[in-house]
Amino acid sequence: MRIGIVCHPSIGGSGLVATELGLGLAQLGHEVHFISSVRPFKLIEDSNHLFFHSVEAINYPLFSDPLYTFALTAKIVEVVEQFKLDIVHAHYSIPHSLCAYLAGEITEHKFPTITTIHGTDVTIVGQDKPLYPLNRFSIHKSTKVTTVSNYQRNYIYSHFDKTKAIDVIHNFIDLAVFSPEFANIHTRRKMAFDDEKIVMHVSNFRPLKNSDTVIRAFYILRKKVKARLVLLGSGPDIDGIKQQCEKLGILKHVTFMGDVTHVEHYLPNADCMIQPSYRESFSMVLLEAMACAVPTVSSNVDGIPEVVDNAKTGFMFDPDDAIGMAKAMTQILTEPQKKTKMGQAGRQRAANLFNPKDKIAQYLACYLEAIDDC
Ligand code: GMT
Repeated sequence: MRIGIVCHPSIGGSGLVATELGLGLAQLGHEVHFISSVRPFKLIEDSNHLFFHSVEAINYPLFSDPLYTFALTAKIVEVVEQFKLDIVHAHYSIPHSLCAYLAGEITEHKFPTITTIHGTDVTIVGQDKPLYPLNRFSIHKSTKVTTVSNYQRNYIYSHFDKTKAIDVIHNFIDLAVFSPEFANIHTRRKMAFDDEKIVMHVSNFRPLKNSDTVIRAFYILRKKVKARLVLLGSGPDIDGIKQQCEKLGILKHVTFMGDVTHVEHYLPNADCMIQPSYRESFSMVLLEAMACAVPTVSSNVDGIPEVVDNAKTGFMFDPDDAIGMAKAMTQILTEPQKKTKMGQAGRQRAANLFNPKDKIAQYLACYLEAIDDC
């Protein structure tokens, strides 16, 4: 098949999933064309089956902005016609889904479109008044729609009228890349002292990631356990976190790593992962931790209970329950057998339920149905 994948290239779950899917499809011999503003951050491999088409901004003095959606639509038309694509798969509906639809209306070369909803594209950004009707329209016009969790599908069913049947295809993880085998003392020492336990939090540090609970839970934990909080990623809340840590007198126990391209180098060195998000359609970060055999302490919202098996692979709480989370982390960090057992159960669950082979096969089946429907 000749497949176009449209995604956001920046560090984040939707771009990551789109990239891993494209790489997997290319490995199976399909021709995969990524269309994005810059090369997606994980698209480092190259093969004869992989193509990257960058969307160039339209910079004409009359326009006050670079007209990205027009430029993207034009690029989809160009790539579809030049490479005779069989299908275009839009990851994250805004603005990709509408651009793919418009491209289909413009070109003579007919092709079906798939939209994968990742979360904030409908729950937060997509609830924005001016964007809502655009989202509703493009979801309705996609040949097929998929979501990354049952929660997300139900959300769309209850918040959007005129919705067609939606396929749920959970996200997936490569256990050969995310593995406890890659724990490494040198990487560990970049983050913590040898006698400290590592509590890790990976985030784009936006309000919905609830960093306040991360800090409060760590503050309580630190009274009992010699631990270090390692923060991976960057975002608007980072300065506020530094101030909060300073106020609580724990800044010296926190390591700020900033953005890292290879989370898989850092994660296996963690003793526990904390993710108290207010919203999370799936949470790739939790799945990545499970694959690395790291027990998780998280909120219990949205799609998270589809990823975490409570009390087996991790512990779930209401997002603001810092006391509960601190207690759970204390247990994980002070009972090595418990930590090992939970970690192993997490890796096993990742292997059973979220393996790339099955999920890529599900996407391929969805493409074939869309081609039939078109
Ligand atoms: O969580 C974010 O802010 C990033 C966002 C994205 O689009 O990259 O993540 C969403 O998609 C991921 C991949 O499917 C999911 O694992 C995340 O749970 C989802 N985020 C939210 O729903 C808040």
